[in-house]
Amino acid sequence: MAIERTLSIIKPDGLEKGVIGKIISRFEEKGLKPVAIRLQQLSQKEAEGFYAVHKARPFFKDLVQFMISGPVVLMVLEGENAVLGNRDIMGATNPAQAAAGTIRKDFATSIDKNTVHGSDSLENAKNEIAYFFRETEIQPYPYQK
Ligand code: IDP
Ligand code: MG
Repeated sequence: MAIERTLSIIKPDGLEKGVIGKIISRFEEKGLKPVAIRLQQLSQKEAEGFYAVHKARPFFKDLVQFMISGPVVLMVLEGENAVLGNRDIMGATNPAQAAAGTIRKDFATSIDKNTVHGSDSLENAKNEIAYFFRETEIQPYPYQK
């Protein structure tokens, strides 16, 4: 396996519930290190651009409205197998179907308010990271395994 980077977002419901620290702990416990972190209120344009791939889906408008309903935490996670590893830690899109011990099982309330975003492929991770972060904002740790 290789060291990868992936984009993680703690969505507005995660901030409303006050579980930023608990969520970041889960990544750290599994060897995914946050190498960039920023709290941000997304504009409608930013949210629409980020989720452009879902533009034609019936839930697109609600998804964008939810993502701009409050600030989010944008993070780059770095570690072995980070892209799929993060997806495992997150759990299924619908929290009702998420496995025990996953973030979505433990913190999310519905498929709309599912607490976290994570890139779903290495290629998408590269594009999503570049959408929110300049390379100079990313700080790799000197003690990455
Ligand atoms: P993912 O976040 O697990 O990668 P995607 O299929 O990429 O799931 O969908 C992006 C986001 O859109 C989901 O996290 C969820 O918030 C929302 N979403 C996906 N499917 C539905 C749906 O059927 N109803 C409402 N919202 C949905
Ligand atoms: Mg997705």
